[in-house]
Amino acid sequence: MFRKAVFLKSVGDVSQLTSHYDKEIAVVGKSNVGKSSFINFLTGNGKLAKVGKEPGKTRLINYFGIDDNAFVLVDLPGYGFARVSDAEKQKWGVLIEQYLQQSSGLKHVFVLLDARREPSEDDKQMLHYLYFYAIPFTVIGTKCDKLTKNELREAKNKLATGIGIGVDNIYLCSSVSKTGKAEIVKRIEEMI
Ligand SMILES: Nc1nc2c(ncn2[C@@H]2O[C@H](COP(=O)(O)OP(=O)(O)O)[C@@H](O)[C@H]2O)c(=O)[nH]1
Ligand SMILES: [Mg+2]
Repeated sequence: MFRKAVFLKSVGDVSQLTSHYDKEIAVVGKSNVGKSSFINFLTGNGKLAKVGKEPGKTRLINYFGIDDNAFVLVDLPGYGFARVSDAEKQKWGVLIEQYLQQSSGLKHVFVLLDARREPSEDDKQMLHYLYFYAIPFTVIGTKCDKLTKNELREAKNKLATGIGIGVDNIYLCSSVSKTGKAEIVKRIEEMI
């Protein structure tokens, strides 16, 4: 488990993507999937990342240092939020893409998908992008507290088929019922 988590910085524009940390793990997913909650859940700090009352309003890349920067968790802006202008969507898209391309210390990406829903076109595009650039990633199904055990098994299979990866490469978690943390922590420890 991690002992300490601190906010490091926010970046809102590609021109600010100049300095990088040695070991970054990015968290991506559509708006409201639970990225900020996931970071708080993992670090055991409920106030670290702002949980969205206004979905789609996280326009920034937020960096959080874990255990004196043993690694850095990076909360990326959510994609696929309908209620923002096309210009804004484009700006976030560029920011996310530039982050993924320029971050020399990027070790891994957690792609968060809502366990209850079919992966969206944006989700598929993100996964395709990660494949294409050979960026290692793990898929995490969120909000598992909303499903029964049987539904979860079904959801996992559906996600796996929907995105074309094995069920064993999908982790499930809930930041509400606090489940799935140990496996994800273990996965992080393996990669850093
Ligand atoms: N039931 C449930 N709700 C969650 C979970 N994780 C996040 N949420 C809720 O989903 C909404 C969006 O969460 P947030 O972390 O801000 O998502 P983000 O936009 O991806 O950063 C908030 O209302 C959270 O309380 C979860 O595991 N279970
Ligand atoms: Mg957020």
